[in-house]
Amino acid sequence: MRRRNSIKQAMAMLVLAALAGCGGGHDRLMPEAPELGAMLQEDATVLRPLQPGSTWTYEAESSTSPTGWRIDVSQRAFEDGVRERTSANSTDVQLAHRHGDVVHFGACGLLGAVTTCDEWVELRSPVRVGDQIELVDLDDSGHDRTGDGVPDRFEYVVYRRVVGEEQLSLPGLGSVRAVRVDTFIKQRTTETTGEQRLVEVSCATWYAPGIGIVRRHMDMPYGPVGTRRTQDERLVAWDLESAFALPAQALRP
Ligand SMILES: [Ca+2]
Repeated sequence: MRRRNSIKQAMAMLVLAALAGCGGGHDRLMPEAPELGAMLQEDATVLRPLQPGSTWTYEAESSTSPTGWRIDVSQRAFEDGVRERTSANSTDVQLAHRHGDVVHFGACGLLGAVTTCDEWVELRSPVRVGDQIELVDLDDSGHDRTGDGVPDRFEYVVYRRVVGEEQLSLPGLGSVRAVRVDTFIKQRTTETTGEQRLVEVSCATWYAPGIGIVRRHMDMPYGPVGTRRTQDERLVAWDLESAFALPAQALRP
């Protein structure tokens, strides 16, 4: 029995070594950034106004809820940026414009996934098709995360990618041209046996110049393995305070 265990351990070490050897290239969970394409906005901050006193109202619906609901978002002044409150989760996030970037401060609780980053970029200037912002890229081997007594490989990535410009039709607002940015959260566990478990969450966000977020569409695991839940949020009204409520920030040279 002991001999069998040591063989099992040796095999485990071998597989781990092989996995570690695959570090660079195709095996990474974080995809290679695509070629940069057309510039959609020189200044990303116009896509995400931060103006104390402003409010946005969204109509939300999900594949698992028989009725829709309303989400209210409001901003108030905080330091040199804003604190933004969303009625759906009633937690505040701190945001600021920094040299043309839209930056979040505080632990990034992206779609409920808690990660180690405490400052992250939502949008950066210039906004170009294919621009990939990598927020978390964790690759950890040697810990047993699945509780079977054998170390496994655990990868966790969060990244955002500028998709392009799309024409949206929104309730009460008519047709609006918006920049789409997709966020991906992926978690992959690879056992020494080669068995893998992948959990993926994605969120498409559309930003309209001078308005902010006009639509979000999320896709995430739900309940039994293999079941998904989608949620869609569309802007129905907004009230922007003066465009000069915050000091203008220079773009990065
Ligand atoms: Ca394990």
